[in-house]
Amino acid sequence: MENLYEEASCPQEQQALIDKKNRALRQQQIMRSRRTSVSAESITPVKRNVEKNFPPKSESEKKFIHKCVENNFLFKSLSEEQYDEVVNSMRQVQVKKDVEIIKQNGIGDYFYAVQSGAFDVYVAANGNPPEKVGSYTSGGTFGELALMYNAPRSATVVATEDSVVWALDRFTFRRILLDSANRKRDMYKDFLQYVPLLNFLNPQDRLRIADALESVSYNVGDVVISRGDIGENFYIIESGSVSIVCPDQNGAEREIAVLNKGDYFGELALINDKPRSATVVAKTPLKCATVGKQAFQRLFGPVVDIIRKNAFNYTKTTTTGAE
Ligand code: 1OR
Ligand code: 1OR
Repeated sequence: MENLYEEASCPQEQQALIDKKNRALRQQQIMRSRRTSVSAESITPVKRNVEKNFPPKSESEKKFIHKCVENNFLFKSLSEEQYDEVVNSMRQVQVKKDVEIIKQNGIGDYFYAVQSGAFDVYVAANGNPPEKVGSYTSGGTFGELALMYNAPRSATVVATEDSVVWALDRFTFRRILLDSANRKRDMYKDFLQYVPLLNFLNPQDRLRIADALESVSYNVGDVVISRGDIGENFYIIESGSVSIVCPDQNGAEREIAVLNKGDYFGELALINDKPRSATVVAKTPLKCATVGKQAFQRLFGPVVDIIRKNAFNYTKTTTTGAE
C-alpha cells in the first residue's frame, strides 16, 4: 500500500501493479466481510492509529492540496484540523500516460487530487461501451465516491498524459470523512424528510444528498440569485421565505411567486443550461441548504423528471408553484 506504483518503468508495468494491488485489496475485503457485515462498514468510521510519519511536503504543496480538496463537496464541512490531517496524509504518485488509475467496478483504494497532468473519466452503463463523461486537470479531485459509500468504483479514470497526483488512502479518508459526514447526516435528517421532492428518493440517495449539502444564511433583502447570471448552485429552503422576482411588460420588477420552507429553487438554469430565469430575494431571514451544479446533476438525477414536471407547472400556477 505504501509503495504506490512508483517502481514501474512503463505504463503496462504500472497498470499491472495497480491491478495486482486491487486484487490484494479485494482479497482483504473478502476476508474482512467474513468478519463484519458490509452495512456495518458503511456506517462505522474505520478506527486506525493516526499516522504520525506523514509523507514530507513543502508549504506550497500543502497549500495546493488544501485548495484542491476544499473544492470537493464532500470536504466542505471539515474542521481546519481535519483538513490538516487530510493534507498531511496525502502522498505523491507519478502516473504514466494511458494508465487506468481507477477501473469502473473495482475496489476503492485511494482518493486523488491532481497536481499536474490530465485524466479522462469513462462510464460504461447498461452493457454499452464506455462513454467519456468528464475530465480532470490540475486542481481536480476524484475517487471519493467508492470510498465514501463503500461502493464499487462508479467510473474508469485514465491518465491522458504523464501526471502527478496526491493520493489519500481509504482508511484515512473514511476515518476523517465519515466522522464529519455522520454529524452532517444527523443535522439534515429531519429537514430532508420535510422536503416533498426528496420523498421520491430512497433513504440511501437522501443520505448522499445530506453529505453534499451546505447551509448558507441571508438577511432580509439579500439577493440569492440574479436574473441572467450563470447558474452554479441549487437551493432548498431550510427556514424563511424568498420572493421570485421578474420584470413585467413595463420593465418594473414584480414578485411572481413566494417560496417557503421545504421548497426549492435555482434548478432551471442547471437542468436547462441557461442563465438564471428570475431574481430570488430573501423575504425574511433565510437559511438554505445548497449544492453545486456537478453534485446536483449527480444526486438529483433520479428526480430530474419530477423537477421538470414541476417547472412546467410554474406557468400554470399562481402561488408558489415549486411543489
Ligand atoms: P469513484 O470512487 O466512484 C470513479 O471512482 C470516480 O470518477 C468517482 O469516484 C468520481 O470521483 C469520478 N463526471 C466526472 N467524474 C465522475 C463522474 C462524472 N462520475 C464519477 N466520477 N459524471 C457521472 C456520470 C454518471 C458526469 C457528471 C456530470
Ligand atoms: P433558475 O435557475 O432559473 C431562478 O433561477 C429561479 O427562480 C428558477 O431557477 C426557479 O427555481 C425560480 N415560479 C416559481 N419559481 C420560479 C418561477 C416561477 N420562475 C423562476 N422560478 N414562475 C411562476 C410564477 C407564477 C415563473 C414561470 C415563468
